[in-house]
Amino acid sequence: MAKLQGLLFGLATLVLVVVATFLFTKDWLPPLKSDRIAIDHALAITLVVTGLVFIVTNLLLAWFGYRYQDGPGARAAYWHDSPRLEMTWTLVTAGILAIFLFNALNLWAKVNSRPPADAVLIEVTGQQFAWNVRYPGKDGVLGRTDHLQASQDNPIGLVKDDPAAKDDLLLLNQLYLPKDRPVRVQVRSMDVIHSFFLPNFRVKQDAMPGMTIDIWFTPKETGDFEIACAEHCGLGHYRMRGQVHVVPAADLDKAVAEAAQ
Ligand SMILES: [Cu+2]
Repeated sequence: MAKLQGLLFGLATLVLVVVATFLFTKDWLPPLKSDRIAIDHALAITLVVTGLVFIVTNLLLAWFGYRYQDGPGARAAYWHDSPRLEMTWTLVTAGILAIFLFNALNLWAKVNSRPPADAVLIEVTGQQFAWNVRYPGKDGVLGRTDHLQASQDNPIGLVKDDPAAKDDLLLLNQLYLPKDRPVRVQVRSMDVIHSFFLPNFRVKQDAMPGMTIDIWFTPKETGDFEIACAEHCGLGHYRMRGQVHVVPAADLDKAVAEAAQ
């Protein structure tokens, strides 16, 4: 009976791993629509390496359970630490993690690099429970805002006397992006911490009250996608959703102007 247990454990591990790998990797990430493919690569490599370690560890556990089980005449062996073995697995693990770390730092530096000068400027301001999207209009300059002037009709506190604010275009929960052009999004918050999350674009940036955080990326395909809030920001967090519409770059101004009416 005990031999059977070891075998069953090994078998269960294999079946679980195969089923879980299939379910987990089938559509574990929504289709990529931006230039941030390096993030997908980093996730895939991490999954493969940690997955292999997981499988090998479980199979070894099953094997030991099977091979060294209790039975007539079986005697337990007692032995103490093995410095060489412990040193080996510690250093090998540390080495692998260090490679991951340097890759991740490199990737992070790229993701957070300065936006290109020709990037399309957009401001996104989180608010309980909506995303306020603002385009600078013809002058290319976002008008000033003042949180003390914020109201029901003026959710981000746009300073209406500022000449640069006159042609600013405001949208609610609708974000229009140009295909194949870098976009620079200034992420802000009016109240609590939100997180500006575009799953298809591998973009996730916390929106911090009192800060303006610059992010940039390049949309690669036209279509409609989701904006979510990835920070539990209050009772209405679940309905803090919006849509991204990626349009041909030449149509962007027209699409924004139409949506703003
Ligand atoms: Cu939120």
